[in-house]
Amino acid sequence: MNGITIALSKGRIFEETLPLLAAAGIVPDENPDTSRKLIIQTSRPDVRVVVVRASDVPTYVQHGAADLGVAGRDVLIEHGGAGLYQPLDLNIARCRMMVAVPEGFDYAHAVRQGARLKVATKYLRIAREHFAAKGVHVDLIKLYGSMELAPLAGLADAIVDLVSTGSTLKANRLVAVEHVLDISSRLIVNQAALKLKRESLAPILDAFTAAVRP
Ligand code: PRT
Ligand code: MG
Repeated sequence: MNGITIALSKGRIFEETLPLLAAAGIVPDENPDTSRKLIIQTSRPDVRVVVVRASDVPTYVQHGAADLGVAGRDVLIEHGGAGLYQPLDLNIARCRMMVAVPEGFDYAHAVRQGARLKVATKYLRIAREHFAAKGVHVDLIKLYGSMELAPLAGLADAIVDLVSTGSTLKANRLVAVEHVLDISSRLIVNQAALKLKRESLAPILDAFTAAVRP
């Protein structure tokens, strides 16, 4: 493919990437939140957007099915980053990775006692490294969504999940007890494309760099 393909997920990443794309003179013809199209043309005939699941963005870029993509630090850590160049923190879709437990659960006590904690999460690698670094023994339970339910239903003692406003935790009577990581989204580039398409990619990278807000 001669043009440039950009992999984005719909929702917050698409929305928050729009101003950066605009800075590079790229305006998508449609919004994936209202359109069912998975390939979206743009104001530039040489640039198209493919709409994929957030956790699939690194895979498309790694294999060169997309030249560029935007993915959360959470997604990139879980993916591992093979084949990806990560030149730029876009400082968008910001949130925090947290450990949360039901209101009233004495987390500090459980950890002090050396109890084996059951932790449900979508983010196995991040959770494993976090608890290993603290020397806390955990049994990790992999989930694909709705982590908040796990402690309420008796599946786990704690969860590791993303928090932005905190309203999801609050609505489910959970409290954040530990900060794991600050999260934002990054521009990712296929390593081969960066060499082979340098002339067309460089101006986009420069425009993104200039448009990133601190
Ligand atoms: O939904 P899908 O399974 O396709 O993928 P996804 O959930 O990973 O995609 P999406 O679009 O929801 O998230 C894309 C990226 O946005 C993530 O990889 C994060 O880097 C980033 N991001 C920023 C967030 C949030 N903020 C966020 N609040 N991702 C998810 N959430 C969820 C969180 O998991 C929890 O369920 O929102 C809920 C908490 O929000 P508050 O505001 O109630 O605290
Ligand atoms: Mg989601």
